[in-house]
Amino acid sequence: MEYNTLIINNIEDVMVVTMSRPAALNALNRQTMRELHHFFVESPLPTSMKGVVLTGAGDKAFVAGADIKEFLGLGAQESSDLSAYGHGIFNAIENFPVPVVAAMNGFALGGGLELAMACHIRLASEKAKFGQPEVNLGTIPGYGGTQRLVRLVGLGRAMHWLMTGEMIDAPTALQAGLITGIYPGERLQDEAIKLVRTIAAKAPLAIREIVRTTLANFDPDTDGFQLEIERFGYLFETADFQEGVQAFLEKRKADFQGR
Ligand code: CO8
Repeated sequence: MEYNTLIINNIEDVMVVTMSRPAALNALNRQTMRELHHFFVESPLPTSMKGVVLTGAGDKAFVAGADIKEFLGLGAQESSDLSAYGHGIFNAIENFPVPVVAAMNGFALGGGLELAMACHIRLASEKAKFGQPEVNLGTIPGYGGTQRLVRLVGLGRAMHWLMTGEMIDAPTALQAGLITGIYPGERLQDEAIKLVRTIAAKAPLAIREIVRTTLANFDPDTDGFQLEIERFGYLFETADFQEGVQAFLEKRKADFQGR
């Protein structure tokens, strides 16, 4: 697929995906959603790629939400279908087997914050602003925001920010646990890439199982404790676990192969 609204850059072993519609503050239009679907749902990640960084073009916005101009004329069924399509993509991001880090370089509003909340980890620039302003338009988040915001910051703060639609700044987001790091804008992307590489140096199968078992906490159909017991046992028979223990005993750095 030819990407028109995403820029994909392979920085050695890390894929940097940049939402790029700067004139609309990188708002997610249907084309961007199709391209995100292609990237995260339809295309297997090359094995040489250790993780993904998501960011926004320019220095003003990560993503300022879904494209409001495309809302005009939508009825209940069509808007629910678009919401469900987005849920599918964001679920795929959340379950991605390698780390996905959001580098939030400016406004992260509405669908933009929802996209970032589907990533495993969020870092932000000093001037980033976050919010779910859908209430100002007379609606609610439609890409998982009512669910993921509560998980990340708790019911009280989620209700407050969803009901007021207010924007919060980076220090507030850090304190609330919405993001885990703040960097000057010019360093943000490099820090996100560095974080992916730090994680990539760990055992890949353990990372995959961390994603799966941790998310089970939020799946009403899965007993997360039971899944942890099973996956813990499974990892004991992997070559990487043998290597990790051996390396510890021999006081050297482990060389994990993902086996
Ligand atoms: N959609 C479309 N265009 C946008 C969006 C957007 N979300 N945000 C900004 N733009 C455009 C503006 O219209 C403007 O375009 P133009 O120059 O052609 O008028 C350009 O980007 C620059 O924006 P501003 O001039 O407004 O820049 P400011 O610095 O004055 O303000 C703000 C920046 C505060 C970010 C402001 O642009 C704003 O409030 N944007 C809207 C934010 C918002 O409400 N986002 C939530 C949208 S709803 C949503 O995301 C729901 C997701 C679920 C969808 C489910 C299925 C469809």
